Amino acid sequence: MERRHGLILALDVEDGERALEVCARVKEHVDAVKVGYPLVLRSGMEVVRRLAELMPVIADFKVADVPHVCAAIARIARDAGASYLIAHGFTGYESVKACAEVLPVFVVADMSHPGAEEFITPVSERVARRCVEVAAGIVAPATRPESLRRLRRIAGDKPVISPGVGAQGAAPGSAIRAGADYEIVGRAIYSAPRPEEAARRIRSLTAAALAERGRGA
Ligand code: BMP
Repeated sequence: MERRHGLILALDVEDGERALEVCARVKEHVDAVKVGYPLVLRSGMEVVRRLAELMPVIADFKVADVPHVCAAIARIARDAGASYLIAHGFTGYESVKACAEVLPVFVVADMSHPGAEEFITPVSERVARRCVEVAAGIVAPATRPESLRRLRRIAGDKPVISPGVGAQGAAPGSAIRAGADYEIVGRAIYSAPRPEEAARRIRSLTAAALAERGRGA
């Protein structure tokens, strides 16, 4: 996925036509679209194929299962046109590897919501270290910059994608400043009265943060 702005749209709307409309309106401001259960469980996998005609699709199925089921889910995502898959890392190396043999996988190491503190944050570094070898990249929370920085180091030169920007409280640009390569933004874009304006504004902040980093700031 070519990085132009450092911004990924999380398209958690449920209606397929609305999803396509939002995606078409924000297309020039985002590098990829992340699609998850709200959209595909309501509207079916065909929408993935149509979105993939507009831009790279990351299938966020947070795969967390035994390896042969992981592989089956990855094949379904791949056959629908997704370019990447998101899988949980806590299920272990073999499960992530089963996904990665089918599609490049971003591995969830830590999460952005307050409840992540209960179980996943304490093991996030172990999860990332164990899975990084087979991962295409790591998912790390914009709402926990310290965790994000640690996971960035573990990811090495692999991309870190970071949710939690906008509606969950992290400021646009902040995750990139903490070491992420892309910020993932959902409601702050698709719930805005004019999604293309919101995307343009957020993209100017992510792109500025990338440019600062490029200058060694
Ligand atoms: P929003 O910007 O509307 O808060 O959406 C965030 C998106 O990132 C959602 O699609 C959610 O599933 C995803 N996400 C997250 O919020 N935190 C994580 O730790 C991992 C995620 O994939």
